[in-house]
Amino acid sequence: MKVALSGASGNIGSLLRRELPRCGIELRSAGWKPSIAPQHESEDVMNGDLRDAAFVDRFLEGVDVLIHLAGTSIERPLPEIIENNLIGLHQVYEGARRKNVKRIVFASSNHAFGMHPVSAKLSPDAPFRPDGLYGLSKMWGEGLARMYWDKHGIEGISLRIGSCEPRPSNFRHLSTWLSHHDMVSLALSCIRAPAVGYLAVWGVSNNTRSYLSPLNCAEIGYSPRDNAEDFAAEIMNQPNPLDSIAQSYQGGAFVTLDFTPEQ
Ligand code: 15L
Repeated sequence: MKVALSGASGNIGSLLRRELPRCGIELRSAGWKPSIAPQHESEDVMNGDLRDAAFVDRFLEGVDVLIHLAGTSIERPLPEIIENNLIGLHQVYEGARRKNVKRIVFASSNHAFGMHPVSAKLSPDAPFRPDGLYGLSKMWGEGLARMYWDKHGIEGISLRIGSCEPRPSNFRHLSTWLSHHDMVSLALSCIRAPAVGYLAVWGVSNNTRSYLSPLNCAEIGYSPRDNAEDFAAEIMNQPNPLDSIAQSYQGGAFVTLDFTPEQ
């Protein structure tokens, strides 16, 4: 099985391109700025712009599963978000259609739900409540993933990733952490699961203070190992850097950007 990985030079991309080949995955990684070079004998690397259909066709040739991480991953001005996360993403899905890719694992985000209060426990069918333009673009991505399964038979998994960090480092991470171990295990589950159709799953570790339940991941065989609570004593001794608005909503600091306080 051939797996393509876009956004391979980013934080999660760098982790997956290091670990997936060690688990026997034959990987084709795409980078752009910065460009990347192969790290393993079994890794085949391409550098280019995913908004270019010819590049997308070369990248997806012979690919069974695409893990799509590329795009803008923080809050940015609308033209950049539209260019990368709407138009660019559409280009990739069209390429997947031309090249008969069987499954796309789409990196969605907790920020599509960031305006839910921290007191809420969200099931996978909770309503979207984006905390900004970036979160809004992830709604578009999940919509595309759903539509390409319904209309074109390309299987889709929307991974609503929390905070993928080597270790939790602040109070919010006690609820949102996704450990590196669990991220790799989640990616492997998404690659190896038999027929999934379309599925949205929460990409977090087994955190005691999770905002999310159930994770919807048993269906793909993912069972998170790590729990941010193991770091709670240390974190609770530190000041919480978030202001009161950011502490009230699941999206944390993203919420305070361009926020209109109650009049
Ligand atoms: C995300 O979606 C971002 O890409 C990442 O930079 C973090 O902010 C993460 O969410 C998070 O919420 O911690």
